[in-house]
Amino acid sequence: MKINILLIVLSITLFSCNNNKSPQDEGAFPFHVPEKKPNREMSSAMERIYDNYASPRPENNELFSQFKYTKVKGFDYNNNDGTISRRDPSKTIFANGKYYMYYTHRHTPTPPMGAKACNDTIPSSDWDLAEIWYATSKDGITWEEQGVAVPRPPKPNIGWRSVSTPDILFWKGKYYLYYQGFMQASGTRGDDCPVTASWSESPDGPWTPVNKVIIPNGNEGEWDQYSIHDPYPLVYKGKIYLYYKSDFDEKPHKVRMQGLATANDPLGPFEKNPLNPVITSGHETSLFPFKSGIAALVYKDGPEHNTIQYAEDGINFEIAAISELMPYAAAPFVPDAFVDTKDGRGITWGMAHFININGWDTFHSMLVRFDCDLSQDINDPEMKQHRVIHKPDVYYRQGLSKKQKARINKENRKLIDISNFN
Ligand code: AAL
Repeated sequence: MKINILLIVLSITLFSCNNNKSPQDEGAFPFHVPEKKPNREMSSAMERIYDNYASPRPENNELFSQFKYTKVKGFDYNNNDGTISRRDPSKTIFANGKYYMYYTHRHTPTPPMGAKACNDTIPSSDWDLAEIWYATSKDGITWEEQGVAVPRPPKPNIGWRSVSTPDILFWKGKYYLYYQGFMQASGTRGDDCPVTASWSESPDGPWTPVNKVIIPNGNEGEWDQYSIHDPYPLVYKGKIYLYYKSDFDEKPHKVRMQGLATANDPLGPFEKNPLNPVITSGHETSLFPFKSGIAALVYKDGPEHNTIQYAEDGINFEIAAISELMPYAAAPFVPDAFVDTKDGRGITWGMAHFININGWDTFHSMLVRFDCDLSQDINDPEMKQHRVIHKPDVYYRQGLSKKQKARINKENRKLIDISNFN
């Protein structure tokens, strides 16, 4: 009995001694990075790599990836003269034994000329006077353009000025395209539009427009009062989770954030989440089911751009990884987008766009394929390289502007020469 008490006292003393060890006593952080969070006092940065990321090492983090780009075949851009543009692709779907993709297609007599100079045939922006077209492919690299899916409806229907930026949902045997419907040239007040939809029994159409607003603009003074952009539906928790972007607080720079609206029926009513916005950064919407939650590619704009984020509940997103050279308007192939999965497998490729191919005078965009490893089912070490090594010309192309050079020269002239001090 006495021995047991002695042993208990001894172990408690040892335990408390060990726990009361100051960082100095614990010695320096070990050479080999423990995969599991070590039980020691650590800096907030060290705490973060264990608490916020799936692994302290990017290469072991399934939600970390680099992105690789492939030119696709099958699209003509009229010698890039700005009269033909293809952009803002939808998620790719696999149906009838082939891939389908829908996108904004503009074919106008001139490149975009801005809201002041536009008219019934001259576009204000790259997505003005546009239609929604589609293409099919056997391999996701060589595409066959099939033509128009959703034309501009006659005035005064929603989208008479332009229909753009589509995304697709498959629900109970039917296909639904959600897209921006413009009733004025983009840029008149701003890039203002609600979201509307069309449906079809087949991915080849015919598509029947519902000619009503599906995701309405917010009330006056609300973050999404003017623009509902980039509608992006997924099936999650038995409902339609439609994410969208809005541009707001425009001066001096537009703020872009993303919100969520949910519904039990593809044609609504959609209920906007009271916590909106749910993603503080990014631009076009790009999300996919991952494990029991939803992951998002967040690029271009905002304090958390160039991150991959994850929400266990599809609403509260946290940074899960930081990456670079992320695809713009990334529209992944999400095999389990519509099956209400409880264990999202992730993504390995998709379509995206490059904008402003060769300058403002011939402004147009083109479609491109991206590949990555954000999947539970593959492990591609090349996609898990920590960084991209850019050639010097990539940096030099980010050269100083005339105004910046003038500022620097002015500063140089004001320098205090320390050799004058003794
Ligand atoms: C894109 C998308 C929407 C905007 C415009 C065309 O990047 O966010 O579609 O309206 O730009």
